[in-house]
Amino acid sequence: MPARGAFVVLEGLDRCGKTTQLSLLRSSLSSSSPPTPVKALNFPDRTTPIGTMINSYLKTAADMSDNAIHLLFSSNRWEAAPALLETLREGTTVVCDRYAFSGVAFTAAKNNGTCGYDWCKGPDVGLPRPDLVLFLTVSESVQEKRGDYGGERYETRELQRSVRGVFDRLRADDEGERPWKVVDADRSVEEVARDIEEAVREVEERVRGENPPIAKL
Ligand code: Z5A
Repeated sequence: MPARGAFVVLEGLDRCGKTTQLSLLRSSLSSSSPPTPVKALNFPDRTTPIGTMINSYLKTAADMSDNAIHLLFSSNRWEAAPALLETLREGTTVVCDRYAFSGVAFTAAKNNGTCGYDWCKGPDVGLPRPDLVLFLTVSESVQEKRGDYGGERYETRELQRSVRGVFDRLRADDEGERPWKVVDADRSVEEVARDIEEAVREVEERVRGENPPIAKL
């Protein structure tokens, strides 16, 4: 049986460059010698029936209570979890754009009284836990200059500030439990990619060497 693959998550505020970096990372891992088997995922996965409802909500075509949309975002991860586990067990590394941390950060940031920080964490308990969370930080001024900012429901300065605060809390709470690496994403695409690749190769090597069981959130 091969050693399992590593599970790496890219998190961050809007326009920090996760999508750009995920694509570069996938190419560099799969074209290395020998190639690293790699699969890219992203959440929300807007291609499933649940993802379609999430997409309508984000595009403001549909409205929903904060609690209901939070549970849909989590369900969207749960529907992907069996395939994710199988992929890791087959020895393929999974790199993922957003995960449960975004789930907590964006809902808890709304401060609406019924979706507190602890409530937000509940639905994701038991999902596969990443071996590494890469947290891409981006300053407000840089974020707002990047393409298409402001087109979806959560792309307002006020909410993004609040999201920033919840991400900081998540990172502090998780320290020691699972490693988070903070990457300064205000820099050029190439500089950011270099740091990300180095961190991913390190965790990849460790996971392949130690073959630890897949932990749970
Ligand atoms: N959400 C939630 O509420 N609950 C959940 O459980 C989950 C998500 C999973 C949609 O997410 C929303 O869903 C998101 C959180 C919420 N809402 N907000 N806000 P999404 O992942 O589908 O979409 P997104 O978060 O809006 O994508 P993004 O963050 O805006 O983009 P990105 O992937 O981080 O960036 P990018 O597409 O790679 O780059 C953006 C632009 O900047 C593009 O023009 C690039 O060419 C440029 N770019 C990228 N990097 C650089 C550098 N280094 N320099 C210069 N320019 C750059």
